[in-house]
Amino acid sequence: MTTHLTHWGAFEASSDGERLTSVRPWSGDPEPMPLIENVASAQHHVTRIDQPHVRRGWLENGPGATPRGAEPFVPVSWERALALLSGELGRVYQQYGAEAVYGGSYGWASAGRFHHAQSQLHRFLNCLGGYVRHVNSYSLGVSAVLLPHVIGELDWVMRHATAKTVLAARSELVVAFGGLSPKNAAVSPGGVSRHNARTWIAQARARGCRFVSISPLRDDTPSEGAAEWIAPLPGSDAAMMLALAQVLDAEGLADKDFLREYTVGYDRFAEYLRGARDGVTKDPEWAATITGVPADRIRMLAREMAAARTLVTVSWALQRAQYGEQPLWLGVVLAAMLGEIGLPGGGFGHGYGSTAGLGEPARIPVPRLPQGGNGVETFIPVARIADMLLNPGVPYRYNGHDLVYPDIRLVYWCGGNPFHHHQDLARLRTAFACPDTVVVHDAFWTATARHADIVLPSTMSIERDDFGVGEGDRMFFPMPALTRPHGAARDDHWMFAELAERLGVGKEFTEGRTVDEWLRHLYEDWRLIQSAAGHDLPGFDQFWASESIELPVPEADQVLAAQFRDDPDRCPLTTPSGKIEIFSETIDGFGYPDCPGHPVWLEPEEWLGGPAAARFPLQLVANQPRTKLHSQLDVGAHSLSAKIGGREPVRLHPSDAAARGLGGGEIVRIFNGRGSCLAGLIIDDAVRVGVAQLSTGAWYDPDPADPTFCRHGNPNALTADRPASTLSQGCTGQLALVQIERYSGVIADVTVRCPPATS
Ligand code: PGD
Repeated sequence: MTTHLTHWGAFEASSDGERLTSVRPWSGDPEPMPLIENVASAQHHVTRIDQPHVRRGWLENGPGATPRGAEPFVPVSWERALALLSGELGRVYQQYGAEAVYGGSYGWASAGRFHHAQSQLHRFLNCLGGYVRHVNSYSLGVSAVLLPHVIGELDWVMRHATAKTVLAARSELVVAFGGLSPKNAAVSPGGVSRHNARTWIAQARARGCRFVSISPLRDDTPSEGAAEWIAPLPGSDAAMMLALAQVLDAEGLADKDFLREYTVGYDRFAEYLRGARDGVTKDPEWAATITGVPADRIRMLAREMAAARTLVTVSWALQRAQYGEQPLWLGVVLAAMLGEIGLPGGGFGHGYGSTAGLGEPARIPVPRLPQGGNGVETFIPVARIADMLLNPGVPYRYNGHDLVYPDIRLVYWCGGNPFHHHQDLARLRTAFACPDTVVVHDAFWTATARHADIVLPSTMSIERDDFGVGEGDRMFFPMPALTRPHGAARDDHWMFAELAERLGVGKEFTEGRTVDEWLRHLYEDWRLIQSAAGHDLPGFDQFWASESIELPVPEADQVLAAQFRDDPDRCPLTTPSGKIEIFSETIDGFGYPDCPGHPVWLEPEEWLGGPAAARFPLQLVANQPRTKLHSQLDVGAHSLSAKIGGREPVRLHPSDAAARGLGGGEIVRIFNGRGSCLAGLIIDDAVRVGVAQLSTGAWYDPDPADPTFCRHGNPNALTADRPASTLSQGCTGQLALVQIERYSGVIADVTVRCPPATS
């Protein structure tokens, strides 16, 4: 058995050289994930891309703006594909320059650090002069922009989050806005070795810690926490948080010493709580009318929070919504008012239920493929991809910058699936018709591959030699290939090396090394640096022969901002004032009405308390899936086993199903003014009344006659391509208003589980 790493866990497998014959979770994992089942069953699925393909129209007519996503593909040899693509790259770089190439290529790709798809693409494009890049992520588009103004860089907040072991030992009350979802806390970019999402919660609970889960879904917190479930209207958490703050302020429960010494701007915020300017006191009675949560419960909760060592944690999902800055900022403000930031078990957290890596004490850094320098300065906030393609030359604002969308001629995607991850997919399809050429590398015929002109088949991680370690994880695994590649699939690195050779930058790209030589070189270089820092690590051969090695962790009991608390003058925060900013002069100075200088309640355009709910009276919660990671391996056995009639499941509360005369197991149509999709109905009282929960990840399967209609159940057929705010321009895919009805049309097959037409 050989060990291998995925974003959702490590496993041990044997193989006959072509396929995995036996797979079991890594023996060191106390909470292994069933998602592992998807790997072997997907490897040789009919949707694997087995050789290079070119869209027929592109082959016949050459590059140019044109509708994409419907035409057949022509299988071509590697030689022909590489000649066509290098010719096209040469043309675009020569005629329009690097500013015309979008290489942002957002996506999670695979575990394995050398073959990390985006790193390979970026290194390659940098050899050609650079590319227009993206900043931030779909996961944390708001957090990456807001937190540096308020408490510190996102990376610092993540890497130095209070350790879960500390929470297990010291927290008395955990108030989790967005819950502590065990399915999300089971994955981490690059991999997870020892899952512990349930363990720390069970340990804290056994010691008497109480959990309050504030979420539209009861199962957003594991049963081990025996959490009290409070379900405000989705999108209204900021109002509940303001009311908690108002009680702390009005009842003298806010820690004035902490606020004076470690924060700026409390007075301006307190004026807002007290209604000094608008005449509205943000008290629990006010919040009850917005959130639906009884005023007494909000008031009591504020008192309970003030009386216990309390962690206020905000899930990533809360900021993936319109005005997502507000609940996140308020999480920091509430923790500051409680005065426990920097104390073990108290303070602020961001995403204990969003990724496995959060709360794992920072380990030493790991090797990475150098990407070289990008000759292009132009960037977009990642979720503005469709706006960019549709609006070249149009100005827009972002985080204090006045920017202009570039004119993109060539889009290069490697390791991501925008036709899974972006909002309003029909609009994205229109946007993808704009460039001259779209290139996609993927192992599978995802919807993104089907919207490309040149499609190159990548290996899966089990088909190549690599090494891997997850963000925040301390186990570093050799990952020798378990099987040979499927069909004529090749490593992304091989493709870029071949293209680089044809474009005259072969030496710059490969530096004359084979893959084996790269792995050894990156490892030994890293080992030297670590050894100078006092960390003794085995040589490459010993590492490669091992099952895994454990990386040193300098401080196991880390507490977020402990040094700042101990000595704020010598260890200031990286915010402009060096303190926690409850009022931000910088943000205020931008003058954006959708994100003022301190957190406020702003009514979203799509929520159950607003006028739009009259037409579309259900709040779609498009969260992360349980049976796969994002859209990865949606054709795998575990993912397929959860489908209903071949469609993605949607959950509704029994009363909402009854009001529509719907029964469990039926195929329903979910729709709004932007689009519609089919889904299989599950009736479940773990879902709040008024909420429809449809996870992301079903491969987009547009009706050929109507691309706004997805026959499979991708919620991004319904979500709005609307930024969280001018400040962050972040993704808002989490929430949208919809209606649901029984589907009365002919239930067509899901065609995205078959290969596309070829000619
Ligand atoms: P994945 O399905 O992980 O989704 O979006 P992302 O694009 O990351 O896509 C990765 C792709 O890379 C897959 O198609 C996989 O086959 C391919 N791949 C894997 N390994 C390799 C490789 O080695 N080489 C190549 N060339 N390809 C490879 C995820 C994104 O979705 C994220 S992170 C979030 S948090 C967002 N969440 C939401 C949400 O909550 N709600 C909505 N509505 N929408 C969202 N979209 C976002």
